[in-house]
Amino acid sequence: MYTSSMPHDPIDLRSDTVTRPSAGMRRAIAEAAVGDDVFEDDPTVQELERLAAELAGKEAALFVPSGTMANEVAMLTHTHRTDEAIVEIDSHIYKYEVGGPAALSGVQLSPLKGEGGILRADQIEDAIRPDDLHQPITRLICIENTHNRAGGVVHPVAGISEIRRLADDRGLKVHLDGARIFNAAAASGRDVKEYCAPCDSVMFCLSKGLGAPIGSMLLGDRSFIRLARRYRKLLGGGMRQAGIIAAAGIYALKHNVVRLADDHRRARRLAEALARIPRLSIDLDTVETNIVVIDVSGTGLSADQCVLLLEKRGLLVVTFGRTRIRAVTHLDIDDEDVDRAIPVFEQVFAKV
Ligand code: TLP
Repeated sequence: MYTSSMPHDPIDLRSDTVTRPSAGMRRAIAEAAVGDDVFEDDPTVQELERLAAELAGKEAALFVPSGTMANEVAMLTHTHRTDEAIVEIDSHIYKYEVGGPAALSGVQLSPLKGEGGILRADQIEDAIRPDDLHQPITRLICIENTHNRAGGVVHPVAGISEIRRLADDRGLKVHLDGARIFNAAAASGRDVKEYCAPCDSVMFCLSKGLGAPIGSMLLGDRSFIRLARRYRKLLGGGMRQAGIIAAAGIYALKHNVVRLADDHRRARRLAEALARIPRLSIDLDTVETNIVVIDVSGTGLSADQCVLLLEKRGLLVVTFGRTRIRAVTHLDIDDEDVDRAIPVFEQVFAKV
């Protein structure tokens, strides 16, 4: 955690969640019309839900405090206790949601290893349970796009469409953890709607590359969202004058989507420079969006040690396993920050 004892003005590449609201966003927050959203009469939340549904090409949307809550609400809404959901083994739902599907939905996860995070329809098919009273019922397939731990790679539309066909054949639902789905769209030049169309439900985050302080959207058809609203309430996510934060979300969707390409360009430049440092190893093929995963096993140091060495020089990254660290570009990182970051890596890793 960044607190003190560090140079002023650190270069913060820990996550795209660290952005602070811009002056324009803060103005939108200050001027937001509000109501009580549990009574469904906050006009700004309603405007955000309409806008998100329109952008994703879904019937309805629900404003939720976090991506984690949106995924867990989706799980609660799609499944019953004793069901099983198929996930990728490095996915956020499996790795970083505190075991939520087991604790909240009573659902067992079936984790499959994707190729670079990408699940194929045929491997999913192999994991679908037979109709046997001893076994859980496979109900849901979850995909993550972009895939965070795989380095922000894009799951191509064609592969998702194959998963959709399989789900239709076998009567399954598909949920998309699209925390960074706008990054996928920016990288491929496709419309976000194309990634969302094959999925029954979608969540995306406003608080990552889009630069809002709080909030995620859950999307689906009207009946899905009606039930999801109840589960959001169950989890304590019914918010009152939430227009205050929804205004930031609207601002983010209107102003901060097009610029994601800048984050991708900067991540690429950083990755190419770091790949030239002899003791670091980077799979440049995975650097499609704003995430750079750096393998530090060649340094002889643990990921924790590398993070500390960089931190001492005012550069913040996170560990991504024992031998990997992650750097993420975002709204508050400009070309100059990348110019400053590269020599810090060079100096730190030239010495070890
Ligand atoms: N990811 C965070 C950490 O939790 C790892 C980050 O810094 O990348 N899905 C995906 C793919 C995510 O990367 C995240 C957050 C979430 C869901 C959860 O979103 P929040 O943090 O809003 O609960």
